[in-house]
Amino acid sequence: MRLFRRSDREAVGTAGVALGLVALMFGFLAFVVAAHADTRKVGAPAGAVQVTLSDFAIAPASISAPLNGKLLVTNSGSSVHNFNVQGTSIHTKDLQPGETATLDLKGQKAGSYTVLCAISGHQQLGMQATLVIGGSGAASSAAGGMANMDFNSMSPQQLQAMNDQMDATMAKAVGIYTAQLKSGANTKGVGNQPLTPQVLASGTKVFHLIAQLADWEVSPGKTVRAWTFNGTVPGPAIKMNVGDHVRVVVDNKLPMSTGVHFHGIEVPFTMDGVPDVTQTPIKPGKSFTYEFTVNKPELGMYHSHHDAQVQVPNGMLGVFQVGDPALPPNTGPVTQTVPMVLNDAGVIGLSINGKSFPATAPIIAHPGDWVEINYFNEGLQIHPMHLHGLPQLVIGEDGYPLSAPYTVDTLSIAPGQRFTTLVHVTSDFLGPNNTPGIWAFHCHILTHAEGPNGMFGMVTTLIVSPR
Ligand SMILES: [Cu+2]
Repeated sequence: MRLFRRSDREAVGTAGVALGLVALMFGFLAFVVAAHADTRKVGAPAGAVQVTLSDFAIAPASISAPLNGKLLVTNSGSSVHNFNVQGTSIHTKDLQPGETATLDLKGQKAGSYTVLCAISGHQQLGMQATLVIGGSGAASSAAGGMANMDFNSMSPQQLQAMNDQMDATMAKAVGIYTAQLKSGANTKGVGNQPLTPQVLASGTKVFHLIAQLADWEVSPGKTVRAWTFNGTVPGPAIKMNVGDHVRVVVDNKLPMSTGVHFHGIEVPFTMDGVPDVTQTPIKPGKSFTYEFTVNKPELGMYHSHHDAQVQVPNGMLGVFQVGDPALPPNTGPVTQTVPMVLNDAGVIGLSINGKSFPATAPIIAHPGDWVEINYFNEGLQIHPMHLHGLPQLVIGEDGYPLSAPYTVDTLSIAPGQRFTTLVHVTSDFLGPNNTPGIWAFHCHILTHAEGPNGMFGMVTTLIVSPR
């Protein structure tokens, strides 16, 4: 049952954490510089506040702009979006992917406004944010990022105070994350928990899934109304052995029809879970039983295939595995298997296993360990996942073993793809003087990982802890 071995949160010495954090900060220094350089390249007019539209979010979630300021709105998503300040006539035209527009806030009263994308359904998918015009000076400006400031208008003292404030804000998020090593998870709810089947006399394994709305804490204090299987995001992990005959009973307690597709798993046509193609939709209050035999090792996912752009990113996704991937010679045995279910949209947003940094779980391993990482991209975008320090040996793609495994430090995972990698943990990756080495592990699309308020979204760490 390697899939379900979760990284136990072990006590890591305080000194070790402090040293590791220094390493963590340095590791990210290049990252910060790159992000700021990129901002300049865009050529923001001095003082303009940058706003990014994506599929489906507006960033930052809280936009701070000075009185009579300007907004520079860029669509970095893959579909058309627009930007509207509710209750005013301020809006952009429909922006194509990559297109940028400048909005003038001249004459607009100080206050808090709701901003949104007015394209049908996009606001509900998460494209809503707050715009504060003429907030409390330096504080709100720092929250919006120093890159947006007009440096020439500020004294060296003002600049230093603002920079110190930004540094403190960034350190806070890391502190909340590392506190988990001592006090456990900082949010309620854990996804990917093993689902125990009912085993019939015939040997058939029956798994029960309930499609239901549930509150889900994505990051500390941020609870959303998620669309779930059995109340968690990701849903429970379903694991079978090769040769099992299985039934998956789906009860729909949602206000909307649904259907469950077993992505990457060989099933008979009528069990493929595509409403109106292979079955009628499962109406609210109704149930459907999927039944098939699994004949070979497979690494798949189960997810909704009905209004999937809403139901899946909002949480209707999970891991579905048959057997274990074959290991190449001279590797293993695997000491820990880590699922990394990637998501980037809907109410859950940028996340790993249904959690956003600082709520993501640290992965803890020891010298000599072989850690198996299984990526599952359930989002709408590609995520280049970068593990600092330790090389990843790619051994499987979409559950198929690779005849020639290869080594990477950054692995791009497209929507729908799964990859299996092995990380060989050795004492080379400890911190100085046998202290734990804390290695950042994050999506390298920087807008998915770090902003003016520090790290967020698709960030976690692999901690190499001495035995
Ligand atoms: Cu990403």
